[in-house]
Amino acid sequence: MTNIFPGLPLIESPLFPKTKAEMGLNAEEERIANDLHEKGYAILGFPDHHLEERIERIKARLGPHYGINFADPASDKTNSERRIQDAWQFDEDVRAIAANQVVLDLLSKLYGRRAFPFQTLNFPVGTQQDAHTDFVHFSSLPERFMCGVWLAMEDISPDSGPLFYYPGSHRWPAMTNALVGRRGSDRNLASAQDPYGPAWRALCDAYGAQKEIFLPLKGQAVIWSANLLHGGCHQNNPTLTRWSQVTHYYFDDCIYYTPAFSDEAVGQFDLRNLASIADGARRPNRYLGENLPDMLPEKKPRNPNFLRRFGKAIRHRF
Ligand SMILES: O=C(O)CCC(=O)C(=O)O
Ligand SMILES: [Fe+2]
Repeated sequence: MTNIFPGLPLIESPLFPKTKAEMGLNAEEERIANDLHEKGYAILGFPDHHLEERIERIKARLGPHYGINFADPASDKTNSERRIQDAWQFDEDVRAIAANQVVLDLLSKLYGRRAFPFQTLNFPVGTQQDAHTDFVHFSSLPERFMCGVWLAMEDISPDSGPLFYYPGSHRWPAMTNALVGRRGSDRNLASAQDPYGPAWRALCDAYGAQKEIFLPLKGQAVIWSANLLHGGCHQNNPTLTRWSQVTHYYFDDCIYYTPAFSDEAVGQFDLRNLASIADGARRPNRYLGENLPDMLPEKKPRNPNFLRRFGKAIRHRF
């Protein structure tokens, strides 16, 4: 298949309606591809025959780390740690969910580049996070080669602070510092997404956006696009849990960076130094098939032009 726009994920391309016939999709994959193209998210049953056992083992192993009294149905589940980042490093089931081969193959087909998981988050309760896009944390060059997969590890109650999203918002302008008139060097933030809140609210107003709430059953998952506006609802009932795992994916042969701490126009890129959760191997920042020089200070860049253009590598943790 000749791809006129290799710099766009296949499902985000304006040519998708024409090219999808050549993507080799079965009926279920085509439904997912259409949903991602139209709405910026797609819901699916998580493809893992051992999911039930994995979920129970994850709850048993991670549970004690949160400092929550899960045994008492009346206890407040919200007044302690809400998430564990990168539990895949010590939990084989978290890693297996993140590196699920069917999901990796599906994402690779939908985007037109090989997907790799680079971060996991495990939540026992809702995040109650304001609406945001993952784009401001995890962007790529070319843009949009990033997505999230959110897996329900129990049936999700409307009072547990469920996930929400704005269908179609993946097509709205992507937030950059240039767009909102701030400097990426301003790192004095409680959250990297805070500076864009007013702009997202203004876009919701302008587009008359309608929030959708995700109330999945255990084992259902949603894939969201890098620029889909999403967040966590207020948790009405603090005694409830909302067990979930989010895995964030990037795609091969891109530059990976954090727009919130970058000023692209003046060559300041807050680059990420990533490895794949699936094979443990580094995924160097690459542009058009060429590695960017290794940015570790003791190593000399191979091509000084790249360093000038792409600035210094500072690892930022989400
Ligand atoms: O689970 C949630 O409430 C939101 C998680 C989220 O936004 C993310 O992991 O990117
Ligand atoms: Fe997010």
